[in-house]
Amino acid sequence: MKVRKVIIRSAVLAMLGTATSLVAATPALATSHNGSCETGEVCLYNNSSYSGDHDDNYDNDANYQGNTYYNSSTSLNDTVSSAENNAAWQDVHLHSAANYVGAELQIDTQSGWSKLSDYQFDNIASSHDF
Ligand SMILES: [Ca+2]
Ligand SMILES: [Ca+2]
Ligand SMILES: [Ca+2]
Repeated sequence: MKVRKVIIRSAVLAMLGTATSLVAATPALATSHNGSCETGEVCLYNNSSYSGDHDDNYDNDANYQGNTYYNSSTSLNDTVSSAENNAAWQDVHLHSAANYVGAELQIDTQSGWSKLSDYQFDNIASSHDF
């Protein structure tokens, strides 16, 4: 499970009487399922070599069933053929069955497998966790 720490600074604005100084304090966070493989996300592709339909996810996903690739009607379940882990601090594990069980394939931080068929994992993944 990925642990996110969000530091909420108390705004000491009582004496300022304005909130304009808060604008620059918001950190940029990755957005899941927006078609862009951002920092902290695992990115899944329907074809090898990180091509074809793709999906990006910042969180764990216990069950691909019912999920589709970004801007596509193709199901994510049992179709992933390449995957990359764009998280700088945690490995991600693909699992052949839902709820993080079955066969498992690790993807190291900031690494990827361009051809899951090389690891008997083509069109098999049904869940992943960091
Ligand atoms: Ca994204
Ligand atoms: Ca595929
Ligand atoms: Ca499966």
